[in-house]
Amino acid sequence: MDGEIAFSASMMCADYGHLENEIRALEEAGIDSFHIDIMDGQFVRNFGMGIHDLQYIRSATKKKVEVHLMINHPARYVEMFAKAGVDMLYIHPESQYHASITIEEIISAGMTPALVISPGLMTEGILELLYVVKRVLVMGVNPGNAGQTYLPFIEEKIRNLIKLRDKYKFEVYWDGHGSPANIHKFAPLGVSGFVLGTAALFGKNRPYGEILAELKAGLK
Ligand code: S6P
Ligand code: MG
Repeated sequence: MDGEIAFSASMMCADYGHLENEIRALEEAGIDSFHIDIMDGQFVRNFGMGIHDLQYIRSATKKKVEVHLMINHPARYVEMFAKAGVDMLYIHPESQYHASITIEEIISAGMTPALVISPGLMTEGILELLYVVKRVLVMGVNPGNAGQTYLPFIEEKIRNLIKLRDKYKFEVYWDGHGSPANIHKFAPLGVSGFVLGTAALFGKNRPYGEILAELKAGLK
């Protein structure tokens, strides 16, 4: 492992009835950032969080806010997310005809660009884009829902990407079924951050601080 592993909270899994409490509790527990999943019912068969959820969470924390766009043609909305104070904007490369242009627009708008690799996407098709993004988020499940079963065939994709990190200079993160077992297996291989949803963090009836401490202890 190259350094401390980062953890981001997948806010679509949070308790919406007590969103402010959730944010405070996650901050106190030592979460590194907040992950907002935005979906359009087209690119994926679900509607995730919306711009108002994002605006509220942005206003309620000084921690980094990252947005995972699961929408067609994300280029249309780059300015909107920059204005909302997003730190990092993730796009799926296949959601835009010219992902390279969109990445440049994300940089010009003052955000950090990142790519998401779905289980079915061939990494070979996006190799050159690795020169211009800071982070690649590999999905352990198909995009669209929390609480899904892990797809073990993505292990080969992760291992291949990790081999490319030195050449292209990017970090590998994980999203979807970031379970304690997956975290403890893949962090030592070179995955430097995990988005946490129902598999590790939410709905456990345990303090978030206890859960994060346990995850970190297992990585020592
Ligand atoms: C899925 C989304 C993710 C999930 C999160 C759920 O489309 O991008 O961010 O919300 O990963 O985690 P879990 O542990 O419930 O699979
Ligand atoms: Mg996500």
